[in-house]
Amino acid sequence: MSESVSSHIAITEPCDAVVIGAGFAGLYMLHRLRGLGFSVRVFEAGSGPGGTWFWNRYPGARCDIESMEYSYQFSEELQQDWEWTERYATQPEILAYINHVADRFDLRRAIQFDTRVDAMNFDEQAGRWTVATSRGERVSAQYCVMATGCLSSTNTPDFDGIDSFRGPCYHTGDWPHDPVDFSGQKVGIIGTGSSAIQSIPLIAEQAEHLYVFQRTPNYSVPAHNGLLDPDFVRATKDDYAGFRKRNSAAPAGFGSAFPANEGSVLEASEAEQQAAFEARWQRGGLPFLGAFGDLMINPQANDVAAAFVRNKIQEAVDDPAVAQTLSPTQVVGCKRLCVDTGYYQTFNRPNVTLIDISEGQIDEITTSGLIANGDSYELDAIVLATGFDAMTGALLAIDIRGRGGQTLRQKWSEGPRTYLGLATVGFPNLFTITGPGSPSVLSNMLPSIEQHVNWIADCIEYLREHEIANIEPTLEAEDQWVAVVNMIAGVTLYPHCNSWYLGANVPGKPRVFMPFLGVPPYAERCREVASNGYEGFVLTPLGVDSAN
Ligand code: NA7
Repeated sequence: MSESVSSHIAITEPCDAVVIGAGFAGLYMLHRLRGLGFSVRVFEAGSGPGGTWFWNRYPGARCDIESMEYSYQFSEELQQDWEWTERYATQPEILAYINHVADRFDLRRAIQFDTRVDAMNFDEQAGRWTVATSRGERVSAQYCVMATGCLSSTNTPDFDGIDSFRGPCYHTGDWPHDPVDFSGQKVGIIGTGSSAIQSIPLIAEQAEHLYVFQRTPNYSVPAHNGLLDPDFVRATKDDYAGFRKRNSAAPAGFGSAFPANEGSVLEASEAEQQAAFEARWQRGGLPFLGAFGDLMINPQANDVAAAFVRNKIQEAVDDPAVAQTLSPTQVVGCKRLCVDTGYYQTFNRPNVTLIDISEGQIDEITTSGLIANGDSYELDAIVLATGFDAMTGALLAIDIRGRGGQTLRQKWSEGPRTYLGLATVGFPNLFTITGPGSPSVLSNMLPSIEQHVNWIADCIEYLREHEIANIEPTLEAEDQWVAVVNMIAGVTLYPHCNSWYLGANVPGKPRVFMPFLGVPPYAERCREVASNGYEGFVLTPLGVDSAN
C-alpha cells in the first residue's frame, strides 16, 4: 500500500464505486450507478456541485455551446421542464441548472463536499481500490470513476515575485464567490484565451484602467448572444430526441442546425468564400469553422479563413497598430476558437491598453504591480487568465497507483495512454470520463459525458451479471488506440500550434495531442467494443487472482 494511502486512518464502509468529482460527469455517473443498485460514494473538492462551473465565476463566464444543446438529455422531463433564458448560458445559470439536477434526482446525499481525493491505490490481492481523502478517510471500492473534468486544474505560471503582490491576484478558473468590484482600479490581466476574451469587455467597463498582457493573439467569433426565441425553444422541445440525434451525427456532436459545408474553400470563388464566411460570422459562434470542409486540413485553405477574421479585426479596431497586434498569425482553430461579445471593440476604449509580450515576457510581479518587457505597471489587482493543465492535470494531481505500485504519473510521463479515453493498462477497474483519447474537449461536453457515463454504467452492470471481478485494457488495444488518435490528429492542422490540446501551455508537459477527433465514429467504436464482449479488454472472473 502506498505511503500516502496508508497514512489515512479513518476506514469507512466499503462501497461498489467511488466517483471523484461532482460536476456534470460525476452527478450523472452517480445517478446511473445508483439506479442500477450499486452503492456509490462521491467526493468533491468544492463546497457544492458543478465542477468547472462551480469554480469559473469570472465576469462574463458563459458556455460557448448553445444552451439548448449544452444540457443533459437522459431525462425527457428534465429537458422539457428546464427553461434556458439565453442562447449562450451564463455560468450562474448553468450552476443553477446543475443544482436543480442535484436536487431533482436526490443526488446530494451521496456526495461528500469539501473533500479532495489525495491518493488511490489498487490492491491486487483484493482486486479493489483504496481511496484516501483530504479528510483522512480511507474507502475501499471495487470501481473508481474519475469525473475530474478536463479544465479543472488551473495553470498558474511560476512568475517571479508572484506572492509579493500586495493587491488581490485572481485566477479566472478559481474566482471568488463574492462579487469582485474593479471600480476605480488599475487592473492587469495576463492571457488572451477564451476566459480573458469573455471577461475583458466586462472588466474594462468597470475598471479605471485595464492593461491586457498578450503573449499570443487569438481568433474570436462574435457570439451574437441574446434571449432565446420562444418559438425556437418550443420547436426544439417538440422534438428534443430528434434534435439530439441530429447533433450526435455531427462531427463534433453539436451544431446540426447549421451543418458543416464539406466543399473546399480553394475551389470556391472569392465571392463565394466571403459569402460563406460572412453568413457564419453573422450567425456567430463555433460553427464558423464549418464554412468549408478543408479548413482544418489544408494550410492554404485555413489561411483564407484566417485572413477573413483578421480583416474583421482591422474593421473592429480603430487604431491600426493595435489591430495588428491583436491579429493572430497561427492556424485558425488549432487553438480553441473563442466566442465573444465586443472583445475586439473593447480595445477602442481609452481606458484599455494592450501590451504585446510576444517578444518578451512578464519579467516579474512586484509588490505594486508588474514588470513586462522591462516596463513597470502600477496595478491594484491582477487577473491570471492563464488557463488550465488540461485533460491530465486533475488526474495526475492525485497519487494514483495501479498494478505493481506503478503511478499514473510514471505511466503517462511521455503523455497520456488510454484505450478509448476510458481506461488505461495497469489500472484495472478505473474509468475516466472524457479522458484523453476521447472526443471530450473537441465535442459538446454534455452528450460526450453522457455517452461515457452510459458506457461505463453498462459495463459495470455487465461485469456484475457475468461475475467478472476486474476489467483492464490489453496493451495491444491501448497501443493501437493511441496510434489511431495520433494518426487522425496528424492529418489535421490541430497539432500545428502551441495549444492546451497538446499540453503545450504548461512548461515541461509532454507534447501529445490528447482529444480524439470525430464524435460519430468514436461513439460507434465504443458501441462495437461493448457489443463484442468488451473487445480489447481482459476480463478476470471472480475468484481468479487478477495479479496473474
Ligand atoms: P487558455 O485558452 O489556455 O488561455 C490562456 C492564456 O494565458 C493564453 O493567452 C496564454 O498565452 C496565456 N498565458 C499562459 N501562460 C502565460 C505566461 N507564462 N505568460 C503570459 N501569458 C501566458 O485558457 P482559458 O482559460 O482562456 O480557456 C481555456 C478553455 O476554457 C477554452 O479554450 C474554452 O474551451 C474554455 P499563449 O496562448 O499560451 O501564448
